[in-house]
Amino acid sequence: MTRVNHKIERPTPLLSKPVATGAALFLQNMRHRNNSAAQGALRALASLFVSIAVGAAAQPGSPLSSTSIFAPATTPAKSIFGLSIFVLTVTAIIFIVVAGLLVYSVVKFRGRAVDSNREPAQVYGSTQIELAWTVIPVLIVAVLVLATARVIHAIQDAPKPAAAVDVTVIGHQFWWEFRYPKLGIVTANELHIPVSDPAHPTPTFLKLLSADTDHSFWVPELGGKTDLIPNRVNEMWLDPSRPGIYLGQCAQYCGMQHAKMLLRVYVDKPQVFSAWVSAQQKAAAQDAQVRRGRRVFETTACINCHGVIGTAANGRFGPDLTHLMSRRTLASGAAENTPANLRLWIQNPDAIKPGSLMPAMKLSDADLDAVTAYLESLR
Ligand code: HEC
Ligand SMILES: [Cu+2]
Repeated sequence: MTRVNHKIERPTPLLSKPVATGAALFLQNMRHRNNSAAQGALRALASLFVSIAVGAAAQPGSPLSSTSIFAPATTPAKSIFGLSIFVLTVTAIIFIVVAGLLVYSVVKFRGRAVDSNREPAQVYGSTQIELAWTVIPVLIVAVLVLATARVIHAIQDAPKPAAAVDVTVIGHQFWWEFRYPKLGIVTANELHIPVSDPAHPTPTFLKLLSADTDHSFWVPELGGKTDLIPNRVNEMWLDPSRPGIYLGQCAQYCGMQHAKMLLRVYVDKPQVFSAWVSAQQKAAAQDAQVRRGRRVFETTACINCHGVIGTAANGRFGPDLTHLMSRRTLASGAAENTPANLRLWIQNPDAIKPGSLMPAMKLSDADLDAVTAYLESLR
């Protein structure tokens, strides 16, 4: 597909356009009093499903993925997708057969004016029919169970090649921490992983943990949801076959700013990924021009919550800031990482993300400018 392109960049849309349009249509129709409410709702629902279904083809030329579950891009996502189409087909056939028989009986045996008032003959017990409607459903359920078990086994027990990348994902209220233990990298909110060539697979294996409450890692094109649960380790793996930026979202209500806990996965070509890795492995930049801002940062509570490798800052409550400027968004996709947004964020996080767990530090304007300039030097 040609819509994957690294050069152009747009701010994060929460939903893909067609889904948003479907939802807008739904609301619009709900307000439309001329239609009967049921008619309007039905039409809106139909358009919502169509929008979601064609979501994959949306946004031509955009580097951002859709958030469609109908455009799987990894082996696990593809097998889950195949299974759901199979289950949907089987259940659709059952629906058509049952609804067809029902409609047929209702029409054929409806009350007629010529009918006598006597009750029709009552038939009890037919071993053949009862066997049929017990055995057939049992067989269907068995087939569905086996098909599901096969997919679960294929995904959960997949062998891990030596070239696999390991990432520990830690859910926080309301941001994502990404640690690469083998590579010595700590970053936040924007996950970088290599594209996986089926001939030489380089899948990424995620260990999912939580620092506080339940979260759920969900990037629809890369796979199903997996929860991040305190005191438990969950796992999933991704082997995306095409590069691009894949959008996702925390999918388990985790508190006030759950809706602004967005996810971005950059699937990089091998050279781009290794360049990113070596840039992230460097210690923080030391720029003499921003000495004042660095002093403000290091003498304020900032360092209790944030880490900057190579300085006194080693807090872990908030995102690591060593390479803050390598990220295109702030606060888990809540805003674009521009100088103005960064300054506003430090001045008053609530202006961007009300209820975020970073306090407004009440810095003077001069200190605010200095700290912003310092953070901007952290490339
Ligand atoms: C009490 C802990 C705490 C203190 C103190 C604190 N922060 Fe934060 N900070 C956080 C948390 C938590 C987040 C993540 C917020 C979110 O996304 O919901 C955050 C996010 C940020 C971000 C965005 C990072 C990213 O990658 O999106 C920046 C920049 C930042 N803080 C700078 C600062 C500066 C500068 C100071 C000092 C003036 C400071 N913080 C003080 C907890 C803190
Ligand atoms: Cu969450």
